[in-house]
Amino acid sequence: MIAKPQRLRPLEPTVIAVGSNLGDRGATIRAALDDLAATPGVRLDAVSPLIETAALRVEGVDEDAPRYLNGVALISTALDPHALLDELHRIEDAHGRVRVERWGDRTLDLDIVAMGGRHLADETLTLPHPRASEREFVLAPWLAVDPDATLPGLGRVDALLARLREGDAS
Ligand code: A4P
Ligand code: MG
Repeated sequence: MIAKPQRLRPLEPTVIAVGSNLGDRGATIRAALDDLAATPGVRLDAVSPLIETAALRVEGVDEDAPRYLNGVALISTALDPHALLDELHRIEDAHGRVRVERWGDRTLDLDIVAMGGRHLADETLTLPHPRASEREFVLAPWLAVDPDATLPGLGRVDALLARLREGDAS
């Protein structure tokens, strides 16, 4: 019998935000990106420079908390959004992520910022990431690897970042 040809899902350009503020932050992020690149259905296209940022807590910026390294990875993936989220959680867990408090300290955080032009909101996943447009530590590294980046529904990342910085200055 001749096997039916498999219909391959097209690769979808996807933006992943990476953060760490506990342990050897740079080593953890590098290892996590290696894990991401080795995940079936994922191709790693680009990695931004990492920037150091003050921890943002639910109550506001905490200058006394361990500082973050933040960056962005551009991938192309054949996985559907929830399958990709499962893989990100698997990688977070493999690098000692524990979930104690919201926006608490963490060895590794991997968030999906945007997946193509998708808009999605259910109990486990919101796309684009609902807080990405408010976060310089997401927008600045993203812009560094993609000067023409746009956040679906919200516009160009360079304009969003400029607006955010104007707001900070006023
Ligand atoms: N979830 C929903 N949408 C998404 C998405 N697009 N990507 C759900 C990833 N996850 C998404 O996340 C909680 C749940 O969000 C997940 O189980 C998933 O089903 P979490 O990683 O367990 O917890 P969290 O990160 O504390 O929650 P949250 O609200 O997603 O945090 P944020 O908004 O991502 O903020 N300060 C600095 N300087 N740098 C940082 O990177 N990050 C945070 C986390 C806070 N402060 C920070 C930083
Ligand atoms: Mg997260």
